[in-house]
Amino acid sequence: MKLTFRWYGEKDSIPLSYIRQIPGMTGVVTAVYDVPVGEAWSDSSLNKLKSLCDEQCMGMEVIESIPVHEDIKLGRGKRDYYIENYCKNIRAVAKVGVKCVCYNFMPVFDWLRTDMHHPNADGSDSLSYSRADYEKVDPNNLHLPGWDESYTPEELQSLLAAYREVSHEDLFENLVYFLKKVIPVCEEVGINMAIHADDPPWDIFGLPRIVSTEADLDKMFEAVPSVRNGVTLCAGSFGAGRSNDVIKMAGKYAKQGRVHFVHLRNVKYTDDTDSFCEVGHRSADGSLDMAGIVKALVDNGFDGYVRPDHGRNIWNEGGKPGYGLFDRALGATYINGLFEMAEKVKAK
Ligand SMILES: [Mn+2]
Repeated sequence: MKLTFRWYGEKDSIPLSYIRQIPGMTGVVTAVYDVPVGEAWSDSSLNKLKSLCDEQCMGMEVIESIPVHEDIKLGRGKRDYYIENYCKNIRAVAKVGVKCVCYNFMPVFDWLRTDMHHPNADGSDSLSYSRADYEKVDPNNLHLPGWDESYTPEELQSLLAAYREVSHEDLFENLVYFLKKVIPVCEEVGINMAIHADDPPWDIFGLPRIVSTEADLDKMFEAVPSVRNGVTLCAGSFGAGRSNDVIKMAGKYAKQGRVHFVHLRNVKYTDDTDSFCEVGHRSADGSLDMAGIVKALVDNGFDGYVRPDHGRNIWNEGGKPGYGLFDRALGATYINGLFEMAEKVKAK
């Protein structure tokens, strides 16, 4: 297991010099943030990131993410242009030593919560999703926590309208079209593509989602069988779907060599619909068996990248919700413990 930590580049309030002091930390998961989605990343931006990481002896082997332009997901006329840029980016990141690219194929919103500061009993706060609050959102006048700066209301309405014509099958075909062009480049330059689970794993606001279940992954891997075509096993995202057996999925896809990246976080189911709250990483704090997930990965030969996913906001840290230093560092030490135990038990 190679332990990593998400880092938003120089604008991140958490310095690399702090990240490197977390026990077992091998590197960061980052991206180029200075160009619009769909455009080519410059070698100079990548080289800058790489040299900052080098200075702190931190690896930079995972990119999260190279975002996929909506025209690719919609199958619009300009998709070939954007796919060509995507392939250029794959080649560019490979040149600076990147081994794994996390991406997602969710239309418009690549995550959804209804509260960014859900108060917890211990005085911390965390991200949460409530079905009752979701149902109160007016799809014709969408304002979602954490999203108001990403789209103008007009852009949003025109995107939502465009997706009304796109079925699950259309979206899947557009994913396969994309992968059939990108995966051969990955094979050539030694990059693993790791699609992130839908977050949460069901359709929202009528937008189709196609990476929500084991059946979805099977279908995707069958269509593009190369093992370069893999998954970011996000425990909290798949795990928010109560019919997903995350332990089974972890073991099955690790065995296939398709788990290229793992996000570990726990969620707690908070009512009998599909509401959930993000909690500390420990199994006892939420609804997922984190030790079971790690054991399934290790027992099936997983040796890829792992990062603690969202943490709670604790010790008055503030900052980007889910991406503070403190609770993710606590999560990292817990993850170290789970892997140490699973690997020692396996070696016996
Ligand atoms: Mn995740």
